[in-house]
Amino acid sequence: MPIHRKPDWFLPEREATDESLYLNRRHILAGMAATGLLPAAAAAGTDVGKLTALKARRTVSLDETPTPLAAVASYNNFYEFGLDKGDPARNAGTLRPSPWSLAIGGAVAKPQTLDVDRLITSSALEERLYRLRCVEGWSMVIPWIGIPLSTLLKAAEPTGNGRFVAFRTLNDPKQMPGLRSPVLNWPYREGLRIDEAMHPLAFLAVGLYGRRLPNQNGAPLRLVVPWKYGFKSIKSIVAIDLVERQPKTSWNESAPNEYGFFSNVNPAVDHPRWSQAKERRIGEFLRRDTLPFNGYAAQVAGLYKGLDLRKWF
Ligand SMILES: Nc1nc2c(c(=O)[nH]1)N[C@H]1C(S)=C(S)[C@@H](COP(=O)(O)O)O[C@H]1N2
Ligand SMILES: [Mo]
Repeated sequence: MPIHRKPDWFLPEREATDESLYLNRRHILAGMAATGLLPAAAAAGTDVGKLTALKARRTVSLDETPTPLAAVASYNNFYEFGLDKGDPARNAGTLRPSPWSLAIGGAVAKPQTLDVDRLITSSALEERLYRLRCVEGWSMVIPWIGIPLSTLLKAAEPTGNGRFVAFRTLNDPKQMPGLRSPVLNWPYREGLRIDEAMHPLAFLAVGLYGRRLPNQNGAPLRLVVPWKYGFKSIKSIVAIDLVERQPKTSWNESAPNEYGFFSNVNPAVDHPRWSQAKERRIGEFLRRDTLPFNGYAAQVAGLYKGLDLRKWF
């Protein structure tokens, strides 16, 4: 038996993911939709039954109720498939997540080209219940399956010159019709500082709810940085590069006054067009207070010591 040091942000492990428990929430979801508590897109639901099952070697839990799968898979932001929250579920059928190649390069001693199907079957997958908080004010709690980002980066042997990590999404208009509209500077790009990327909470998800990622959630591989706004969670990644300078990101390029590089979830600092103090957990009626660093301050606040978070928003 491998010995795991339990991370301090989690409650004790659960034995396994009780999928029926999640799926049984469907009737609750239907009820919520009927009373108008769920957006219409989520009420339509998505057939995720055909996705390949994934088994995690261990599950680490959090004292939160997961957002129902039907909502997780039908209320998305994925502009390559349209701007509406329901568009990705409707349109992402054209994405072909297998076979898929991921390139890891830049300031590394061992650049890699990985076959993502092989990566998924050969990795010790973990399940982590993480919150995802979006800048527009909605949030979800999702049982992600994947591997720590640091595992993948270390395998490429960073040289030490890469102070930042740059991520890039697929750029194929045949698979992603939204690329034909110039709503963002394509391909979708994101970035992290190296210490953020190496933090044990930074996660590369290949699945959720005990199965491979639905296309609309960023199949076959997407980033989850739970203490940051959702837009850092770049989907359908094809390239990860260690770089010397802070990389450009799609959202920062399109609206630099609204989206800084750091994307800290900061309830004390308003977005230029709205307050960020509250959020609506999808499926809930009353809004909750947004927590600093999305509730992960004890683990990550130290990364930003001495940084003026009003300036570096
Ligand atoms: N490639 C790509 N990744 C993306 C986006 C996008 O438009 N394109 N949207 C981001 C935003 S704004 C959010 S809030 C999250 C939402 O993830 P989810 O749809 O799985 O909930 O994905 C992020 N990743
Ligand atoms: Mo977002």
